[in-house]
Amino acid sequence: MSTLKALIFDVDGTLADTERNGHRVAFNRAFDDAGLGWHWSPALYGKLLAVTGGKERIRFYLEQFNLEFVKPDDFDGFVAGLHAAKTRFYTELMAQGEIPLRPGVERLITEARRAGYRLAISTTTTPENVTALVTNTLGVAALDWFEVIGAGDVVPSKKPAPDIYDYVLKEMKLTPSEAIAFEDSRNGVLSSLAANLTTVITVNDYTAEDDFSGAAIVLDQMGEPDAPFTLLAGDAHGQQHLNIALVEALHRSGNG
Ligand code: XBP
Ligand code: MG
Repeated sequence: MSTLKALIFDVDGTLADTERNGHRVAFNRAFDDAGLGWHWSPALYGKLLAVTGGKERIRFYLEQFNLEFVKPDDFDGFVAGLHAAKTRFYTELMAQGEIPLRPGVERLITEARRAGYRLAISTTTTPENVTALVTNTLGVAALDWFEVIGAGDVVPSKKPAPDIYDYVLKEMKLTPSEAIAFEDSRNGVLSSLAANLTTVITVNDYTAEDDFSGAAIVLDQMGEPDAPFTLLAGDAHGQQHLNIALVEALHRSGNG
């Protein structure tokens, strides 16, 4: 059995509930700014989350939900420009500090650092968005807590492909059995499991009905000592909030 050495965190939906009031709002601002007259409602956005990556999501929207739109000649450039504007609006929103970390995230990260675990991030979102979220919630120094920030287009295939987890593990010179992943969605768990990582799930409103087969545990949130999680699937090993003892127990069970 390998010793646990690192915790690898997904970002959107796992560290913070960024999709509905962050990414979605930023996409809509970019659409308004470009005078497109498109609007992604919370319900439509839930359907669009089937596809990871903002540029990929815009294309998916046009293919499935807005077939009347006449694509400009330089369609790739059009999507890239729209997405760059969306990233600017998103990082501005993060700077306003309106999206907090989810319950238990900062505590678990602090416990993990104290216990000497290595930390990393594995996400499909754009690197600037990770920087904005981390600096506006944990502070600018926290960027150095994460040894590797695997994000966006650094790999050719986004989640559910395993590529971003494979990339992070390779950068850290770790085998999958030496790390554990934290995810919130079906596409996320497909990616982490395909990279052979034991995976902890905390669901959110957009992912509560997802299929999390193969995850080590499914929780409604990480929770705090005075605000326990609800166990949705798996074995909580007698714990009521996601602490390092539970993370270690889940890793042992997953790698026994
Ligand atoms: C979530 C995503 C991202 C964001 C949008 O990724 O799918 O595409 O919704 O970000 P994860 P970009 O949960 O893996 O962090 O527009 O920058 O792609
Ligand atoms: Mg996610």
